[in-house]
Amino acid sequence: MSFTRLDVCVGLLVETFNMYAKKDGNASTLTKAEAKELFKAELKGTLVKATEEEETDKIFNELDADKDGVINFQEFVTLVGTMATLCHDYLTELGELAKHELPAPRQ
Ligand SMILES: [Ca+2]
Repeated sequence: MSFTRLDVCVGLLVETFNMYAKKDGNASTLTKAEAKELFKAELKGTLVKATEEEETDKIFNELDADKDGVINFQEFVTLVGTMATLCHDYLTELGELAKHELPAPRQ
């Protein structure tokens, strides 16, 4: 069986969420402490202020759409979708997407 680039991306997304979510024994949601750990470790190169306490609180509260005090996978994916959109917009603006041809997926 071979995996496409998108398969690998989705797998990493699920794996990353689970790696932090399972720390309290419940792998289906991120507590605020788990989310902050994820933000600090995984978003340090993306969200410049992700390591600042006030900023992580703000990100957590914005992601917690149903206001139940935890972040479920769907809420987490909202963040990743926003990051992907910003990245796409940035590269489009630079004209970078038209310059580069992506390699074919490995078989
Ligand atoms: Ca929630």
